[in-house]
Amino acid sequence: MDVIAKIEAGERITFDEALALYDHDLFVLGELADIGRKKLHGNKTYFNINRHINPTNICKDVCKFCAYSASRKNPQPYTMKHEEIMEIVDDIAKRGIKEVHIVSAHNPDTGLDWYTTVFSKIKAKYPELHIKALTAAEIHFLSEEYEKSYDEIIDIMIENGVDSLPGGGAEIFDEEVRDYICKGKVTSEQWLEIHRKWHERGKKSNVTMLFGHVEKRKDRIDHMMRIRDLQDQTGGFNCFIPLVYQSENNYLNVKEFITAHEILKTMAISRIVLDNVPNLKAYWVTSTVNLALVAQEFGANDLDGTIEKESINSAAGAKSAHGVDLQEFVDLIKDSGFTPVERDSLYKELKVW
Ligand code: V47
Repeated sequence: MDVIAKIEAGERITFDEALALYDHDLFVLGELADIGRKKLHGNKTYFNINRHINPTNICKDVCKFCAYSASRKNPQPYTMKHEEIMEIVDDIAKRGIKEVHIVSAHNPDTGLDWYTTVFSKIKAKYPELHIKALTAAEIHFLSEEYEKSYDEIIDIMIENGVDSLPGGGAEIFDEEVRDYICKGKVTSEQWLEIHRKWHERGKKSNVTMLFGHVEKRKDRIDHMMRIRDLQDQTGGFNCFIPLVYQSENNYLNVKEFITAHEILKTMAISRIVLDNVPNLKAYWVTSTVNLALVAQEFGANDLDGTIEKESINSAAGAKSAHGVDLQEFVDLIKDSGFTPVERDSLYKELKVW
């Protein structure tokens, strides 16, 4: 059976078949990706009303692609006090925001409690607010810095009220590329191990892939295959999020930019390969809103959310520092022929707009 017939029949494809998909016409890939999208989600496109908080940019690790860390080309270090974080949370809770996404750099000067007890303060005051917090890279950093096992850090997070894990820090799992772009931080195996442990506690997480820099197509497929393998075992990933590399203010000297064509092919192929991950997010922050809307035709069924404020990707050139207007976002989804559905953080439908 050829690969197209296999995909149409809902059969799983191999690494070689996935890699060879890049040689197909973009629109053929779009149609194939749409089979999986339609089967699971019909015409719905999910989003949530969320707010990102990035409490410190002081980092002991050095990732070449990062423009956010204060020790690099961004000369303005900051660390928020819990009171400042709570002021933001008070404000967003008042305005009905349902999810707070809290991720930081790896700051060795704050103490473990600074990282973890803010969650219990938020939960005590706003039990309904979903806390998506700490990437596997942060968990690994806290585990090394404070000599605790991953299990101990994860249990502390859960005791303090963290509801789900974001997908950050996955970057690219291929060890050679990973060593080149972010040597010294959580390894691929460790990243996957932390998510496995999280899933084993009955909790959900997301998984990202940073692409469009020095990686090759084969590295993207390898990344997807490692996710698919873990998902077969745990079923804990809610969503796959390909992050398009932003090139400003960092030390990864990439001269050639990935094309919209290659981004859409990668999105479509990820929908086909990741047959066991229900949601594919077109993260408008790194793809632009316009391309994220087009990606709905190439397998994507989730556009993240309104975000409000974002510091990590915007430091590297993304136009996300101030989020997007809710009504505008909804209208754009409708105008592109899809049904905007507001979801909660675990993909329960809240409102069809
Ligand atoms: O882990 C850093 C990436 C991630 C750059 O789980 C960059 O729902 C592009 O993980 N160009 C943080 N990307 C963001 C993230 C995320 C975002 C939205 C939703 C979720 C989720 C997770 O941003 C980092 C890193 O991979 N990043 N620098 C850059 N120059």
